[in-house]
Amino acid sequence: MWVVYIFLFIIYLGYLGIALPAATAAGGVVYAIGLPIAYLRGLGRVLATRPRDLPAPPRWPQPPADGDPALLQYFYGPARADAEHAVRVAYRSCQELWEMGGDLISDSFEADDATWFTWPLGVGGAIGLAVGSLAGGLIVGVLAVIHLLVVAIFAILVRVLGTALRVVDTAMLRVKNVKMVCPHCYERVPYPAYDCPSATCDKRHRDVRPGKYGIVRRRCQCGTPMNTLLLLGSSKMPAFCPHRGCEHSLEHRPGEAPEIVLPFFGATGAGKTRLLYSMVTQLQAWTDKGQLKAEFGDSSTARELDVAGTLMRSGASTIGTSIELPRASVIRLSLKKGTRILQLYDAAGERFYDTDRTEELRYLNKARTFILVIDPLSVEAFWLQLPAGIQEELRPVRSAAPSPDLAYQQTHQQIEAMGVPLKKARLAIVFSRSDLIGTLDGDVTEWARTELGLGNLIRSTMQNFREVRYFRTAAIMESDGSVDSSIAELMRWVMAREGVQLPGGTP
Ligand SMILES: Nc1nc2c(ncn2[C@@H]2O[C@H](COP(=O)(O)OP(=O)(O)OP(=O)(O)O)[C@@H](O)[C@H]2O)c(=O)[nH]1
Ligand SMILES: [Mg+2]
Ligand SMILES: [Zn+2]
Ligand SMILES: [Zn+2]
Repeated sequence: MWVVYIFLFIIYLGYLGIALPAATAAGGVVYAIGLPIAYLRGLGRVLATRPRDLPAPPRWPQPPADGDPALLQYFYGPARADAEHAVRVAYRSCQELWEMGGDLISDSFEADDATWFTWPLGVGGAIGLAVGSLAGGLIVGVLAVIHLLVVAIFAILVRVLGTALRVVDTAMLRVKNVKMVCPHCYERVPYPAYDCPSATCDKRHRDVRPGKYGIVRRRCQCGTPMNTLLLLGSSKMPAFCPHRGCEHSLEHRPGEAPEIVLPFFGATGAGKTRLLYSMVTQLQAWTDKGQLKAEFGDSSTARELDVAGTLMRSGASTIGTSIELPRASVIRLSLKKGTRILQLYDAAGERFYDTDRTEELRYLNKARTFILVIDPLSVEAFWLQLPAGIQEELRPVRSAAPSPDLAYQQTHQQIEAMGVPLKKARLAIVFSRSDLIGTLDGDVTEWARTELGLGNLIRSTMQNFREVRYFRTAAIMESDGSVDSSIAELMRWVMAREGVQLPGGTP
């Protein structure tokens, strides 16, 4: 009988010899492979499939409260949150795997009659679970490090790319000489703000440049994608002034073309507005002839200047400009050699009599060319030497302004106080009403010095500005419907330094 027991015992030992290592191996393989698979599945569920039963992420990065209404770029927070989420989801799956193993192991000791048969499987399985978990955990660790490394590398690359794009965009603006100015608040616009292009969303994005909300594109909170850079076509979206308190619409689509800020100054009734109107009419005449294309840059300019041509044609008088702070008239000038955005600032003459009012004209320090308008009839010395009959005739059109020196000195000081390097600035001094005072053969400067007695003013302008040129203009329409040629001459000089060659004149 004992032979049978010995035989059975040997068989049992044999069974143990096979079952224990086999169960260990099986457990080891299951856990060594199962844990990484659980991790990869977790990653896949979080990053790709996102099934409905996926638990919510433990935390999700919130964009700053004072930031733009856009979603965070993936590598500016969400990627890290996703990695953490994937680890948690994977850990849950691993726990399930362990619980399953644990159940099997404990069952193997509670199999009633069969325990003698199942316990080696349990013990082997437990050893396998331990060893396999160690190996699987190691593999998971390596995978997680690789994942985090990839996330980190992308996060760095994305930041580098964003910075590079910003630099290129800024460089492009500089090369194209694009410096933007708000025609409403006169502030420099480092970059326009943009409204979400979706028709149903009114969210405004203050700074769309590459950064935490996106590199090449960003997504508005409403889901609509937007371009991040002028370089990439953001100028097609409705633009706004980014300065708080202004935020006016910048209808002229800033950012594509250089802007030319052109302030007119001079005493009340000197002829600033009429000069502006005649310049606009001249631009329209060139447009009609197909020599260039001038269009109003925004609706308020169109509203204000639509009358210019009609008024010039009718010969009617312009009316005095209101004392309110002026808004620039914006004209988009397209020429063969590129486009320019003209910002013409026509303030009322009273603005140039005292510091407080001139100070408010903060556009003055954005300009490099200035136009001073003087009514020669307002100069007492000139007026007095006119024959009585002519005085009688011209009295109604003579402006009752103080001497031209006042507006000049006042504005000159203000421009200087605003930090404009006058040695880089140009000044056009325009004597209006040349149609009323007869033609002049000689030099305008000489005439201003001798006949108008403006020697001091001339000396001061020559000393202070890099370039000064004197003009006599007749802001009127000839009988053939063309604007007096003096206007085009002035415009050619003003625009030449801005790299714009206007039609006519000597090339
Ligand atoms: N004939 C003629 N009239 C001119 C000329 N320039 C201006 N005027 C007239 O002079 C008057 C004053 O001209 P404005 O252009 O309105 O003067 P302003 O400098 O804008 O004056 P404020 O807006 O009050 O500062 C108007 O009646 C104009 O029609 C010109 O070259 N020839
Ligand atoms: Mg005016
Ligand atoms: Zn503004
Ligand atoms: Zn939106």
